[in-house]
Amino acid sequence: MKAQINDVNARHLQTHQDDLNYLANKLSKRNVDVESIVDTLSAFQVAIPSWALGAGGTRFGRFAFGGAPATLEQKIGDVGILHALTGSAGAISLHIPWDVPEDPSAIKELAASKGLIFDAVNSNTFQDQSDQEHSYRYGSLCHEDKAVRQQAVDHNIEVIKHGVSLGSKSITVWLSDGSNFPGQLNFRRALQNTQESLHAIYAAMPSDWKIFIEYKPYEPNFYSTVIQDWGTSFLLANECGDRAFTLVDLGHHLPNTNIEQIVSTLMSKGKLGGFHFNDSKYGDDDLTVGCIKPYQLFLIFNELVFGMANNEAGNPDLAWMIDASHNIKDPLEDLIQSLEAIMIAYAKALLVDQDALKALQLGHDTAGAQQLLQDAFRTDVRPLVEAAMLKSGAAIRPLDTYRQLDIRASLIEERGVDSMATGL
Ligand SMILES: [Mn+2]
Repeated sequence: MKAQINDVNARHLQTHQDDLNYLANKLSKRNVDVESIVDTLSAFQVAIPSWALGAGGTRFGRFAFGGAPATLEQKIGDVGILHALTGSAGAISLHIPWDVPEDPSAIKELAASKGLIFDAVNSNTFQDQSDQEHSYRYGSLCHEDKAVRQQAVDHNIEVIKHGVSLGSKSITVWLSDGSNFPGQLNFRRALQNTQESLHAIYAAMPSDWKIFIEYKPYEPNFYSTVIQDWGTSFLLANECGDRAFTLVDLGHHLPNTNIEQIVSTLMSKGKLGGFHFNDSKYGDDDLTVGCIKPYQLFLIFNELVFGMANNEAGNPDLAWMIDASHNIKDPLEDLIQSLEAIMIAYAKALLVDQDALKALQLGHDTAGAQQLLQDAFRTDVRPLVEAAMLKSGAAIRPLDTYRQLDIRASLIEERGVDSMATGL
């Protein structure tokens, strides 16, 4: 595949070099270190979740696109393709029980052969599995019945064991626990039970593991969610201990929430552990990253870059993951577009002169500060992203290359039109 990618790259190389020279020349006049930005981008890796490689369904249906990966091995194959094309998808995030590794050492070896590692593992107590004793209909970690809570805790401990066998170092917990109607649930008991359950999971983790606690204001419950916002997640993480962190999923906010400010607050306390990328128009739409609100994504990255450079609180390296759903587009094309959007937003944030911004803030130059941010946002940084991908041995134009190589057609030929991936 590398040789094929190089062939397509050769066609784009001259245009790329011209574009990069033009941009580098402009940026060097602003004292921007272009080479260091390309290095930073090239090293940046985002995990692909094992459930994002098939056609996403809604409660109204699902439309197959052919050649979907039916096994964990095939899913690793798909992430390998993404990584070869973009150089930035070097990790997989597994969802248990959708993707249980039967032979962990073989799976680990297969992933390593494609340059992939296993990032955070994800538990699932939002669905009932056919072999489980108690139902999660009325909650899991928050449930009134201790036996149900214990079953959910045990499942999370099982997920950690699978993660250990693959070299993962963290678990992400997202709960759908909540209520649909006022009066259904006692808020205080639900929170207390959740705290105790999370503590039991925390206590079962190996000492070099981290737990990420995700929040979401609504859906699938529409009246209350036990971990509804970053504040509740932060409180629970603090009560668990030093290796518990909040995870921000872009789609898990009410409309117009200032997510960049949440990022700043959490990083200032060293409590931002993970980040799920997607985009939305109305709710948890799980659309392609950057397709609706690219300026918001840039402002978030601006805070991430600032937070990583000013890390007095010792915030850990973040676990980055794309958490999107692909109802219409070929998932691999959609993921390529998301990866590019993430790199573009990151590159733009790296252009921001933080010292100059601080001086403008201290001088109360509001227009100047806005101008400085917008200058970075309005810069076409695509040649920098291309250079980073080229540096990683990947494609200058990943989407175009994916199409040129007719990859979907070969996947359909290999796996058939009707193959189905596990997941939502
Ligand atoms: Mn998520």
